[in-house]
Amino acid sequence: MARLFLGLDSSTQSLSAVVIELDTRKVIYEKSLNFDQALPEYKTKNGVLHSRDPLVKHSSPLLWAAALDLIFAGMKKDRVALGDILAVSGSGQQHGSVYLNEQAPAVLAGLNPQKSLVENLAGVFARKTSPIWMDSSTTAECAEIRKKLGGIKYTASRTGSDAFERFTGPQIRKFYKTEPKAYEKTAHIALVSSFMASLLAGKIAPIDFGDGAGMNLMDIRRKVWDMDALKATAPNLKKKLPLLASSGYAIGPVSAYFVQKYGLNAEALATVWTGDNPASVIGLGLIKPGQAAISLGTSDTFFGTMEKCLTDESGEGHVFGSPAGGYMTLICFKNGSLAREKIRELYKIADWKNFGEFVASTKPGNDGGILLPWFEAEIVPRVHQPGIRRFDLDEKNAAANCRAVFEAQALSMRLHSQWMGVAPDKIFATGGASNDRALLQVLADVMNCRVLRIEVSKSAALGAALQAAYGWLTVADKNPKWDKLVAGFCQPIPGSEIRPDKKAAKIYDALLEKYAACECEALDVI
Ligand code: XUL
Repeated sequence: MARLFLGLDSSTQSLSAVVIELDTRKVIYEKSLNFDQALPEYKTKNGVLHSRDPLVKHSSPLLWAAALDLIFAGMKKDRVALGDILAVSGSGQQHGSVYLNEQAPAVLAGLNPQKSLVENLAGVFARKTSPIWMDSSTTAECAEIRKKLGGIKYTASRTGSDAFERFTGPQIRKFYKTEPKAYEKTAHIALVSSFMASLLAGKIAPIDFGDGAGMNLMDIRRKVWDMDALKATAPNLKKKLPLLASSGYAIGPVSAYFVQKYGLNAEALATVWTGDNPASVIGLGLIKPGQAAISLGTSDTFFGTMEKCLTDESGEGHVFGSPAGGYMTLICFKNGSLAREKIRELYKIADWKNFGEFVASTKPGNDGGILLPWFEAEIVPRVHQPGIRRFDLDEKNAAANCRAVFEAQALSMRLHSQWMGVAPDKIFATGGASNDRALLQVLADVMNCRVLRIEVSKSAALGAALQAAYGWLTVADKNPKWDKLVAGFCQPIPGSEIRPDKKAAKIYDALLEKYAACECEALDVI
């Protein structure tokens, strides 16, 4: 029998499945189900429910449950050998929360395969909708929690991050303040990840140290609920939270619902899920401390692994538990592709190939020209009032502006990742813009290290499948090693390595100071 493992990723816009065969190190199945298209009756746009308040972003936990039924039905139809799957794990969009009433444990334990998950779950919610990571309506609650915990530096060193609007603690506090009765009726609070794991396991699942760190509620060093943070957030919170556990920890056999309905093996293990970013760390093979990756997507994220827990005193970056043990760091820059696209539109540049040619036609350092690309309010550095700023840069020079936008993004990554104390010798680049060699050359020169492209379209789901394998091997007493487990699954694209140019790297060492001064000047006035 082939040793198969299933990883699911419940993200903002879709649910993805990846099945791996451990012995051949192959991904044997991948599929994604887009929420808006597959389940239009939930009326989401890009996975988000409509709200009159632009700061409020919610989704529906029933939509995620319906998607789980659909993806299993799809696997059965596609003749995936579901009976050969030894363990299932997963990852979820981080920070989002699900509110269950006291009937939930009994309903989960007795899921009826004659009905759909949605029908089964009809009476278990204490709150119909779930706030998700895009929500930024909790500025007041963040300030209250931060104040009670002793300020930015202390909140970050205690929980791994300063209080952020999208983090679960501030969201729970807002729920408690605005709907105290519904809060009181809430018996269990789950994250997206632990809610989905609960459906698979047929019982309330633990929250892992990776996703748990995105709540402002977990003591990041001791990996237990932080009683002061809980008290600062809402009353009686400890009772409503599940246990904390390592990612991939075996909860027990999968619920009979999935065995009877879809043919999963009755002995297959349901394991603890994690967040999509911690799962991507595994999916990209970033196991050793000091390894780092840059994902150039709608927003740009810089993340890597860290042995010791170092937190960011300025409160911009995050520290989460890594599923491979130790920690991971993450910095999220909102103006990623979004800003590059805006510059492309502004200068009417036909396509990304042209954009790359413009960048390549200009000199490293841009003769000192700097562009701060804050088209949208920025997370890092914190910019509440959007606006772009140019310093010694000719607005009419299209090529110089193309170089400037990416130089600023790379310089910002270098500047704002210094607190991590990680000096990577190579960085993996992934995401849409990573196939542009001119951009990757700028990145290699600014960071003064090798950059290699890695194309793992479903890195979170792959990481989740590997996490399932790790959980199963642990139970089977095989003493698994993460570096061996990921080997062969995540390889950089052959020939994609870009080496830093020594001369250009020196120019950027000097430009970094000017860039930092420009940021300070702009932040004072914006
Ligand atoms: C990380 C974050 C996002 C979500 C996306 O802090 O908010 O990357 O995890 O799903």
